[in-house]
Amino acid sequence: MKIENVELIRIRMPLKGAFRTSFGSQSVRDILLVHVVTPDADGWGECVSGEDPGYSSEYIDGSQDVIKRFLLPPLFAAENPTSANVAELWTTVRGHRMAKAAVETAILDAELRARGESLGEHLGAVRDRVDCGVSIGIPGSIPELLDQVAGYLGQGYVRIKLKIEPGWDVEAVKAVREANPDILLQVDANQAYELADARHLAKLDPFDLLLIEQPLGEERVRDHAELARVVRTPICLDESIVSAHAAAEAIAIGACSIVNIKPGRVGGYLEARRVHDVCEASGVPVWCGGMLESGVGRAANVALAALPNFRFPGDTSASERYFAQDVTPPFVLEDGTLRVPTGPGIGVAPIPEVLAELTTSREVVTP
Ligand code: OSB
Ligand code: MG
Repeated sequence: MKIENVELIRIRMPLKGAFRTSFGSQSVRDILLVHVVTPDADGWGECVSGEDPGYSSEYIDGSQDVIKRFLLPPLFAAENPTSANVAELWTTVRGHRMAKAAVETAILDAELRARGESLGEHLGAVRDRVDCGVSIGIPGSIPELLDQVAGYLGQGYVRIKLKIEPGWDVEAVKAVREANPDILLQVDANQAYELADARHLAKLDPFDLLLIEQPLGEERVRDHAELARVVRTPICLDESIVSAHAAAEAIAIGACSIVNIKPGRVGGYLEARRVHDVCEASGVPVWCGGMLESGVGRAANVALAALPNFRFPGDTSASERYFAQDVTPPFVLEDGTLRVPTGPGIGVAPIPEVLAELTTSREVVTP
């Protein structure tokens, strides 16, 4: 499909509250939207890299630079760039998966809009709603944490995820579990521990957690397999799983028994589906992670989460959990679920007036 131009739009979206993790705290999202214009339809993608390289090595200014200098020129030069062949056009660009995912998604969205097919249909969705959890950053105190948990449970969220780090782990989990004996509960360490902390992490075992997410470093895959022999709580990998190949290897050595899928982290929705398929073939359940996306990224995540091997609630919370004003029509929680969009492509688009209000910069890249 011929690409006429690509707009790189940065929007500023204040978060309702600060979101603190072991790698930093954020209270405003600085989001890059990729808007692809073709003769047949427009397409939208959201880049999920953070403002700083705290979650992974990618960061938003770097992503925008890579998109402009290395990802778009081969697309403009290609006879017929499509979502199915962009990966081949980018074989000489190592890494930068979040940048690639954003552009590939925008192209895929344009293709699907042009032929009137929804992303859910295209990916193989088997549900029209997905179960939603909420990810809670590290707060100032246990009472504050208990308040937040109670608030989200009151809204209907069906699973709670607590961010943990050394010094904020067993006591926090114990308090939440004692106050809520029956809820689905899990934790995410974002690489904050070492294998030497295995005995300490095993102290989480009595609290019946669904999983512990990425306790050790991104490259410590074998250490996760060692850890899995010491702790009873299932190990789930997030940062380490950068591709379907990485998923297959991690599973083969027993480093994880559950996988968090984030399309940005693995380079797009097509690779995300391959991760899903590899895990399914190995009997490993997956769930959909989140990167505090706007409605653009959320729409596509919700479609992905409707695939059959997504067996746990996702970090796919409603717009209102993050923002006073989303850039698309808001995603609203209904009985603990979000509805999978059914319109063509990702099924939503930025509301022009809201987009204009939130925009901090706009760059049009042409052939
Ligand atoms: O590790 O899952 C993570 C947010 C930003 C970066 C990394 C992570 C997260 C979350 C939030 O946990 C999930 C959400 O979007 O609600
Ligand atoms: Mg995580």
